[in-house]
Amino acid sequence: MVTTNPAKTLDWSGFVGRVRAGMRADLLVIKGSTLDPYKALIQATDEDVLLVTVDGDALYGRWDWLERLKPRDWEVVGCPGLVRGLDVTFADVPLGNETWIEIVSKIEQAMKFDPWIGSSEYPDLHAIPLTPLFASCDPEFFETLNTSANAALPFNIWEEYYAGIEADTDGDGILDAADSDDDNDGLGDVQEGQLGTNRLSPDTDRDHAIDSQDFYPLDPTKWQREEDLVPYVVAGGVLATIVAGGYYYRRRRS
Ligand SMILES: [Ca+2]
Ligand SMILES: [Ca+2]
Ligand SMILES: [Ca+2]
Ligand SMILES: [Ca+2]
Repeated sequence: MVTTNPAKTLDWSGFVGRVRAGMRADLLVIKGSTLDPYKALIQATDEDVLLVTVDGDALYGRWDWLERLKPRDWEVVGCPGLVRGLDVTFADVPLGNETWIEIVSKIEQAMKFDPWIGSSEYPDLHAIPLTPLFASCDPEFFETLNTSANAALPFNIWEEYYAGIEADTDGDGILDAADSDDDNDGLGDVQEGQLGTNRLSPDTDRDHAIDSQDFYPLDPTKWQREEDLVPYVVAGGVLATIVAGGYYYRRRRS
């Protein structure tokens, strides 16, 4: 509804603007009432965005939804009170295997002030920190909005929309205060405390295996046990032997 008219304006109605078979499926799923989708969209904060698909490909949203749509082909992003899944990898483009964490690391390196130039020579120059991905974890964003003469807003956006938000880290509708598994990874908060894993991240060691399925949740180099891999190979060998034996038996009888 919100996008139908803009699609008509741009003469893109044949591709986007409606949820219909044959369209590009560029979808945004946000929390809110269906009675007033315009208001829900305009007032949506980071916490309200539950899913983003581009041409039918789920690229961002609740991590448990991404895991169901594209197992292990996503990574954790978030900030205090918020965790989501993100997929920026795309095998068909150059450097398409770079993950979000690798991209951020490179940008941070590039934005560091080169100490070789010498800070004494340019005392007013400072490294520029990278702006957080989420506005709700970016105090400077709100500071700029509230103090900038150009913005000149008649109200305080932080106070109006963000200040009262209670954390629901995994976005499942159960506030952290009442949720026994804050990140929805199948390990309870108490259990995660005992294991040493992060109760606010479904993939503590960032190896793309969620904590409850990772036999080594604190070791990013592995997630499966050796003994779990071996039976699969043996079973395959046994199966191949049975198939080959059956084939030989039938050949002998015919
Ligand atoms: Ca929750
Ligand atoms: Ca958990
Ligand atoms: Ca966890
Ligand atoms: Ca691991």
